[in-house]
Amino acid sequence: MFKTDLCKILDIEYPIFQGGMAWVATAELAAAVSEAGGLGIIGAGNAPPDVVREQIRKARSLTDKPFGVNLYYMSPFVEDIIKVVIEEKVAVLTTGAGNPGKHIVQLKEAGIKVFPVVSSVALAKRLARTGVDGLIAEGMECGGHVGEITTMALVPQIVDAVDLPVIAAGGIYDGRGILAALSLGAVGVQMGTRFVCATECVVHKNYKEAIIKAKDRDTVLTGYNGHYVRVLRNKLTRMYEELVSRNASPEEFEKLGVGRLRAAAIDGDVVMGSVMSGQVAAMVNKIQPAQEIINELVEDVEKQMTRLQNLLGR
Ligand code: TUI
Repeated sequence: MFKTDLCKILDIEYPIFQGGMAWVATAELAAAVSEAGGLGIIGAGNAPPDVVREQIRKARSLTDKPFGVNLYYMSPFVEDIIKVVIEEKVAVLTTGAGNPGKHIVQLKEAGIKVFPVVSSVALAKRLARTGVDGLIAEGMECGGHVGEITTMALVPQIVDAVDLPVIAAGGIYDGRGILAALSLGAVGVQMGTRFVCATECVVHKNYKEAIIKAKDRDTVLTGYNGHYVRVLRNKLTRMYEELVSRNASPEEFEKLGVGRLRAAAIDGDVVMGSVMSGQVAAMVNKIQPAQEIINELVEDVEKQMTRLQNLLGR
């Protein structure tokens, strides 16, 4: 049986988090992943607090198992969403795209387990002093907002820097990826891209098909000002590259970027939308229920573990 300390801490069967992707990770997906034994996470993104509350209640109606919410720190509703997750007694909060330090005491007092996403050792060390329950070390292979360090290099550095459970994210698709993460010292993994193609994920079918079609070199980094976003290459990214080549103003970048994730995820505009995806898109080749994804992952971990044990002649 595939278990780590993280399973005990969170009362989950398998140490597998589903990334809390804005516009993509709704109550339906989160509940399905939690039902399957992982930790489903609702992506709050830029959604207003009443929508997040509704999503939490919907997930609760679909599963009795623990699930989480991801708070996106560039949202205009950060303070209100903190209140909602406390009022609704959500089991786990993950955070992204910002430093949640000032909210940790309040969240811990409310009994919420907090797992911030970090992409650098410096922020990991700072947050370790605030009483967080663990850290999600996210490498630049992942989709969406990314840091600058790969999972392979980042995870062991964070494991060495803090005395906390570390969850690896970015570039993980199957049992091989999970075992690699555990080898680096992680006690769990977070996966986004593969769960986008779960049957229960409500994202537009064009989005799922774009991921399924993608090959190894089909994601690109876009962004400016040191903030990079990994997406599938399309007309939008070519227009973005044109802005870069003529040194366009921040306003022009802003204008090109606004509303693009919604366009891709909800309207299915995979030409001019921002189709955020990790580098593992090339390995995703079908739509399947979350339960089947988790079952395959667990079986593959066991199979790959046996292969590794055989290397030692056992
Ligand atoms: O959050 C992410 N990835 C995301 S969020 C997102 S949502 C969105 N994007 C565009 C339009 C509308 C919605 C898409 N992808 N990953 C977690 C993550 N957080 N990776 C790195 C960080 C991070 C970066 C800097 C965490 C903290 C941080 O702190 C800076 C500081 O304040 O020290």
